Amino acid sequence: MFNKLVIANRGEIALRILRACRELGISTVAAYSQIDREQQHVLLADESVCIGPAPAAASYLNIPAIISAAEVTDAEAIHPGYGFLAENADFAEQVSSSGFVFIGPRPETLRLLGDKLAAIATMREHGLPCVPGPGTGLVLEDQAACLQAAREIGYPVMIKTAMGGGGRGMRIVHSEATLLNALSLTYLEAQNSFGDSALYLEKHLDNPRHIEFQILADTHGNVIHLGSRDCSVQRRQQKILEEAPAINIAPEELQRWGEHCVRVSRDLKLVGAATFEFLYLDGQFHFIEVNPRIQVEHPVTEMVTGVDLVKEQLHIAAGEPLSYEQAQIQWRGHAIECRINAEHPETFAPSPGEVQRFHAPGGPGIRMDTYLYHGYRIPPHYDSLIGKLIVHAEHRDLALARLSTALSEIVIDGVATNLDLHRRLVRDANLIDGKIGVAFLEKWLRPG
Ligand code: MV4
Repeated sequence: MFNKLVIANRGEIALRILRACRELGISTVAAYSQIDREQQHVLLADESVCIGPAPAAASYLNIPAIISAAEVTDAEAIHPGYGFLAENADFAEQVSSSGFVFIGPRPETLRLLGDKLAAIATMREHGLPCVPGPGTGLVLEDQAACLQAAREIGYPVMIKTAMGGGGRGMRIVHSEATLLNALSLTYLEAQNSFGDSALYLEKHLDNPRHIEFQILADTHGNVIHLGSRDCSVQRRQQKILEEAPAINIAPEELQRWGEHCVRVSRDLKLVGAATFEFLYLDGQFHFIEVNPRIQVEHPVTEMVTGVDLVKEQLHIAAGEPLSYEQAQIQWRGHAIECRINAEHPETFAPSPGEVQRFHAPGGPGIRMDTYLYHGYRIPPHYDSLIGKLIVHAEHRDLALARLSTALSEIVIDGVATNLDLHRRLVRDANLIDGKIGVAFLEKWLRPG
């Protein structure tokens, strides 16, 4: 195992990585931005290195500064967490060519999966069903071919950007009259926001569920899955509530899809933690993308399997075999995670500021992953996620009851949060019955 590791991230995931390192006896280096020196993981880390000013482009995305932090502290590995550089193939490559271990997949894997169109083509070859569509890029100059492709799919169609991912730059088109205009707009947006304008078309699925499978793969060819999560409750591509396992789908079926993802991962020689995302509608699974990183919602899987996913990432990166074989993975009960954001409850605008009072909930089956403490100042430069409340219980009903109790205990004063939204959500009859899809939250918010 490594002696020393650089944490190249911030917030709750940085603290989560620090805790995993402590358990494994790994010394930690917090690579932090100027505004983040008071963060809990920076205060707790064995060493810390300031990597630049608050704006992420100057610090958490600053590749030379992060690699220098590893050099000056004589660390052996760099954990990118999620977001920032976690899926950046160039970063992964530079980390290894500088003599450090990147906690994540091989750069080739990041390159392949970063191109959603290439990923879909690969998954099709490996027998995963995708959303109906040609699965090839569009040539915008050939307007007749674009119109023909959409006609063959049948409206409504969805325009997606190959390099966007995570829903960035998507557009629904309801009829032929607006297709070409929508294509031009999406093309320009993609060119401006990620410098790549490759587009493709899919059938638009009406309010599917978002179901994903957690995979772990080591460098010895061992690959296991840790079951499903349902992340349908979201707004504007921001997940709000996630649970494991996915409900109202036969466990044997979930098991089969998990095994399918394992086979594909083995074929692709995937290494590390990865999530296979699917849209689920009318009993059908449609592959959409693979996220080759630890995800925000990983704790719900940890709660139902008892596996520490971040520790497994570290074992894998150190060249050690996974701690578990597939047959040793057992699922117990149900887990739900609420993402707690510092944001205005009506406008959803970020609400930075000083935390005046903070009380965490407790009791059996309650876990709170947060870096908040009394007096901490939430800076305005980063996303608004300030913590995650995770509950685990024998059954979903009990998990919801525990969630409700825990939510009633939490106090966060000084900044606006979405806690009241969560308190109302857990009482919603449709959510309780699992009658949810990716459009659920936006619809739910509109009347209220
Ligand atoms: C879709 C879709 C409906 N039809 N594709 C959004 C995130 C990106 N990973 C894929 N996304 C979607 N793709 C087709 N053909 C609906 C969504 C979608 C969504 C997916 C997962 C989780 C939340 C979502 C919220 C809105 C739309």
